[in-house]
Amino acid sequence: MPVSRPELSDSRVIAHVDMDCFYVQVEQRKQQSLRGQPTAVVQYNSWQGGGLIAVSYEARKFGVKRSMRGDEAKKVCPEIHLVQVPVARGKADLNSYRNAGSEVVTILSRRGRCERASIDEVYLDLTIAAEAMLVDNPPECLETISEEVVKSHVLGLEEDGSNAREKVGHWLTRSDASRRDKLLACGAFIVAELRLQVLEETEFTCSAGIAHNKMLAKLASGMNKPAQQTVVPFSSICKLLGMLPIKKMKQLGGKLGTSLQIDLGVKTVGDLLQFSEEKLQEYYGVNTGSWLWNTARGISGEEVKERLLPNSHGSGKTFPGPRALKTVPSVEKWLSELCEELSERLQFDLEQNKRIAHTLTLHAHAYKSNDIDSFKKFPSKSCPLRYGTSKIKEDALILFQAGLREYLGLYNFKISGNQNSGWGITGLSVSASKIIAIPSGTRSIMNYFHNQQETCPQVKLSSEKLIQDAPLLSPSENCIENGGHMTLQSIEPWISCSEEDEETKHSLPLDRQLDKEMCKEKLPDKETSICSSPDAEVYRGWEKDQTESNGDYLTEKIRDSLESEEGKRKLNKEKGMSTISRYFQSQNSGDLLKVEHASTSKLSESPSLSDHQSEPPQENSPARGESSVDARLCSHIKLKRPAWSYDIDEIDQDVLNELPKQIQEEVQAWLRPQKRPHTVKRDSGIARYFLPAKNK
Ligand code: DCP
Repeated sequence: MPVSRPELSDSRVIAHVDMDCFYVQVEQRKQQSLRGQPTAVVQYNSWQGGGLIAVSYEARKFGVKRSMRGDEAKKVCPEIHLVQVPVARGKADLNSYRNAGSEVVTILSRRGRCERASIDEVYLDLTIAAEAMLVDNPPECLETISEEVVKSHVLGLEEDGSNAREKVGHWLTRSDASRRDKLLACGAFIVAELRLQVLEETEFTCSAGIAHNKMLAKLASGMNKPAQQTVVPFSSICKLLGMLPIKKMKQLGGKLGTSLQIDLGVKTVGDLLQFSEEKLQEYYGVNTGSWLWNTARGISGEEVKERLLPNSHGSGKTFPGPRALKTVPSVEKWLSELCEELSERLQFDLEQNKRIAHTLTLHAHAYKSNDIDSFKKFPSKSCPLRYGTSKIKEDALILFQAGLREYLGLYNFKISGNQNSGWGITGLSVSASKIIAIPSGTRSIMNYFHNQQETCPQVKLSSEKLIQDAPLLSPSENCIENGGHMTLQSIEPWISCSEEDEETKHSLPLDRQLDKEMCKEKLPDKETSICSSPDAEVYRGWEKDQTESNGDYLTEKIRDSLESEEGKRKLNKEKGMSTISRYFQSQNSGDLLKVEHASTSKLSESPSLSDHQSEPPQENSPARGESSVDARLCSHIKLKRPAWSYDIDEIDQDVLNELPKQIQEEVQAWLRPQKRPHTVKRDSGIARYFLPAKNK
């Protein structure tokens, strides 16, 4: 649900830059003869000429649309050039488009904070640059204005053809304008200059919206395409939103927009102005109500986040009609392809950008024939991400099976086995999210763990061996490691329903319609998934550790690691990555410490899982009627929590304080369970992790 954020300042200068027919431009740059020609990029699927995914503006003039297939496009525009998207592993390979997007981002980020919103969209916060221009080089003092700037569209100015540019030129250089308008005018100059640089350096054209916030800038960037820019002065907002159909507003294209239309009779965003904030809150809750009230007034405080790299990676494929996958082995085969691509990109990101992803998510689109429950959607599933292609494949398959079991119901799943019992998969994707940069100050945390190692030689030995394995991401994830052999049973407790943000969905362009739909399949209440909490990950580790109670866990893990081809490859790769290796080594060391602590401490005292299932729900346990897996997990967690034997007093606060903030938070999260042994609540939000720890 959208959350309202108060406007940070009424004179920010925000731009949204959107590439024009992006994939087509990339292909035209590869094949110069296509320039200026009606061209479309078609999907990797030859049925009826393939589905169009990008259409050049020359082809659009003939009526060619993205919803068409190649054959249909040929009918309306016989001279159209159809270029097939590059292919790798039997599916579209979007790398050339991603790289082209990165080239553009590099240029756009020169003048202000830059947020890469999708493969071809960027937000810029140009406030500081605009303020500087207003002081040093105000538009009213300029002797000449570039053609690109006067070509701008300024909402609210009457554009009647002949003297439109004159009017725009005058608006941009007025000395009697308000400060707000002057800043926007500076923004228009800066964006025009950036767009020209993009054209010169990449040969790509783009369009832009310039406004006081992201929401308005995004609305404006698509208003005048291609290769143009649109300015939204404060005075034009009311008229703009008054005409904007409610479903066209970001976040209102789905159920909320439909409810506004049906329940409140709202047609345009401006129609919302007739409702008080209280009324909207009454209908849609406090947050959404306030967000709607603000949106109707063009108010949005959402910040441009500094992000030049994508915040997720994904790989997906659709299997329409007769191509639907109908057996688990066929799904496994495709998952394998998708995971290989995902793993390659993760590895590249790690080596190139020193970033690691934390969550693996599987989405699928499925159907069931002969079923009254056919509206039911295939649930998206997530788990902590383990690096290494084979591990990603293995986990993705387990996620799929967990999803399928939920989708079919346990009974049907069991009788179905690998046979086709009336289900089919029409879309499949895997994605990696929660990507963070490896903090630069990891040496300190490494020292910390090294100190710990000295007191525990067995752990030291284990960690040295383990460096040959794929890098592991967090203590909890290490604990659930089992030498690459996980079972559905062992993974199940930490499989959660996916909660990806908009950008995550947007980063999978080829399959993004599929993904967007799939991503709507969330738990009804975002905060009910215990598996998404940091604490829960620690407990999942313990859960796994319990299953390894025969003590062979570490030995097996090392042996598997040594035997694995992948482990050997990684070892070679790691030679040139000493810092990262050290980081992971230190992580492994610390993680193993926990494994050691766990296996030698109170785990044996924990009553079995089944003992707890019979206990009545307590105050902090899941309510009756919740899924049995979650209920089991909750009760299990409570018992295991005290088993973690790190003593916070052993940790020197000075050491903690000198760590980068991110690591401090992570360490605090590891330690927190000790402080709050009984605080797991299914209905509590992330905010609780920032509250002072309570001893209950
Ligand atoms: N894309 C895709 N599948 C879709 C939609 C888009 O693969 N269903 C890809 C191809 C597009 C790129 O993403 O070139 C960017 O999508 P946009 O929606 O921004 O559309 P274009 O850039 O193609 O055109 P426009 O100039 O209208 O923005």
